[in-house]
Amino acid sequence: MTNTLLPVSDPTATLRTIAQQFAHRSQVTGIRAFGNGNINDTFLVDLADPTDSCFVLQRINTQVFRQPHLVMQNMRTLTEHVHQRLQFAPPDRRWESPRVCLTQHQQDYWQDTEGSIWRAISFITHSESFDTLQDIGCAQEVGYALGMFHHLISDLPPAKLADTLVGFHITPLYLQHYHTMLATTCVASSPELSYCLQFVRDRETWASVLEHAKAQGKLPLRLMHGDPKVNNVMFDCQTGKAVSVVDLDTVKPGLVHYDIGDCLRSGCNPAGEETQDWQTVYFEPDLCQGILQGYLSIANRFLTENDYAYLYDAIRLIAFELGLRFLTDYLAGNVYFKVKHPEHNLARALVQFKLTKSIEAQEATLCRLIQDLQ
Ligand code: GN1
Ligand code: MG
Repeated sequence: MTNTLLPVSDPTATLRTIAQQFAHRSQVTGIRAFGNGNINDTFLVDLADPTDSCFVLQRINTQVFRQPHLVMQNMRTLTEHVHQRLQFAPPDRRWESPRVCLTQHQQDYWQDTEGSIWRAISFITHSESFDTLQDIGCAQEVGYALGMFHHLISDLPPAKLADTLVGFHITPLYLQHYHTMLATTCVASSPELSYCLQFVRDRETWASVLEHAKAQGKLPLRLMHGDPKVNNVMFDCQTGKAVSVVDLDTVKPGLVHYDIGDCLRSGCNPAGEETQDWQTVYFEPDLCQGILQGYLSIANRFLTENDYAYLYDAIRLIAFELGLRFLTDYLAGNVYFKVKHPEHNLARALVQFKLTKSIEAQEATLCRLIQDLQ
């Protein structure tokens, strides 16, 4: 089955009924598709009462998140922890964490008659997000946001959160799955596909770099966001400052390096990950410097020398890994990421591989930049 947005017979009425479960006494006045997530179906819900802020309603993709109750449990543990910290030690600037909205029966998700799982999260008021970064100032803000996020969860023991997505960001496991798909697939050959296959072949031995470091005890298991791409950072509409990191589905034990890599691979690609023009994709070092400056202004409190030593590999690896994940899904028949057309995942893989190549071509510059920031 291809992963596309599921149609509902009467979207407005059905969604309104679902949204009302989380709206309590407030009247739902509007629902619209929201954002461009690749996994869950997401809507923004407006309420009649202006004192109630709108909320984000999502149908959790249970093909990906097989234990949605654990995802919600993690989200509650994390947001409650962060709210407490913000209450007792408020930062000197606006910073917020989303809240899990409960149903009328105090549940953190709701199952409809078709078995779909829905949940609601508060929307950060007067905020907006961007798919690409406009300038270095925004890049610094994105870095600051990730640093703040890591800082606020740094005293929550990783064991308090469940592993809701086993294998997530474990590159050698993605490689294994890729080989299984490659052996069984029947997609048509094309110059683009051949390019991708060779691209992966040339990097297979290096792809375990972070997992090796983890196994050797060089990189500690910490809590991570899992998906801190730039459009998951919310900016205050007025001040232009970052005020929150959202999309907390993948928060779980892992390496902060996965987050740093993911943030940089999305933030330093001015063309954006959905560009049709993959040949023009490149990794922008000035944006990288901005993000790292912002991030390290906070994270330098907890990063070790080894952490710094693997930053370059993290940047290169997560771009490569996402390309590999898109490519594998293309071979598998588009079962994981939502697609708009059959070649969509192949096109996305080409973008990430071109980005990886640009990162590799700038290795010396990036390593120097990291060293100068240490
Ligand atoms: C998916 O659905 P979304 O856009 O929040 C994916 C991330 C990828 C991202 C690429 C659970 O996130 O890992 O980096 O697409 N999430 C999951 O855009 O696989
Ligand atoms: Mg996500």
